[in-house]
Amino acid sequence: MAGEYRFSFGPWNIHEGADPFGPAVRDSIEFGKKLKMYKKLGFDGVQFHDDDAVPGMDNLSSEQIVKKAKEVRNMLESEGLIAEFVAPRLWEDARTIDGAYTSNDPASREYAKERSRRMLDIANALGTKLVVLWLAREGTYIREAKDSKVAVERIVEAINDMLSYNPETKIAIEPKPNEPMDQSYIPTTGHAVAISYLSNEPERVGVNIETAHVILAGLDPSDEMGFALAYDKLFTVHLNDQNGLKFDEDKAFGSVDLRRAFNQVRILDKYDYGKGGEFVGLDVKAMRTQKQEVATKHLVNSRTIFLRLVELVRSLDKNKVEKLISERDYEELDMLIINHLMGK
Ligand code: XUL
Ligand code: MN
Repeated sequence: MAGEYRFSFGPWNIHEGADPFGPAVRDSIEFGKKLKMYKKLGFDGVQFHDDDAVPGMDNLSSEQIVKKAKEVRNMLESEGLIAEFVAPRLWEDARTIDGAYTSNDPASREYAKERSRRMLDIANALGTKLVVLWLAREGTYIREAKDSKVAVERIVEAINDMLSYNPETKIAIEPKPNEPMDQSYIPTTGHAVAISYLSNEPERVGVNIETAHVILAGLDPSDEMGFALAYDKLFTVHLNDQNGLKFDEDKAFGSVDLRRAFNQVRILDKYDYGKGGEFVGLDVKAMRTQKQEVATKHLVNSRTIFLRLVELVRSLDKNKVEKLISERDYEELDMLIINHLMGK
């Protein structure tokens, strides 16, 4: 039945609208107030960066960090919410200018590992085993700046460090081919899956597939999901949309290409995504033009589009699809899908 899915988003998805060319256009909403919005918008899960939960964590002791994270857990519980995952924000500190785990500077790499351990403490205090690794600056602006073989080994070393620090942690790598870097070391699902097999415990390392990132890599999101599912590694998703090869847009799910969104929902629904407790995670941004009081529509709309597509996936005439596949009449299959999406 449509409606069985649980949805999540991160507090950064309700934002002030600043972009690289202009300042904030909306007021900041305090974290506690954002939490109160989740249920009303139809969401049960909260995605966190470590410092979304514990701002200024680099200046706090590990005891202070855990204490603060436990307070956030109480806030979640009083709103009936669950922490879906925690991701280390390894791209803002001056020490991570040249990368975190792959920095050429050993002191920076040590900072990144130490910060990751504190992030695991936060995840533990928030009650989630899932960690997302978006490897923002693990790449290069020019190829000569780093050794790509060593970079992969350093990423694996950092992953192993996290796996041994908390034996219950599961890591979902979120591949992205570029931005902020010219080239990233883990650009696609295949790279993330391959990295998992270099780690000490491959079954604890999987992927978070983000629609926009896959499109930036010139690939199809539903096929990437299928690849991850074949390896039992689709730990979570970041659904959104992207209008071609440009900056990472994080548009509302399905808002650019409804058929591409339909196919993502189709593969997720076909293979019972969510049966292991996985959330339908969104990573969507409101347009900068949106006024304060209507700056959460991108979240509600993405969820609504997902659920309508679940209905369309389930009402598709599977016998007709099978028949057309067996006849190899893909032109007719094409029209069947288009008609279905147009409500015919
Ligand atoms: C960046 C991105 C991040 C990750 C979490 O493009 O998608 O928000 O999802 O660190
Ligand atoms: Mn994301």
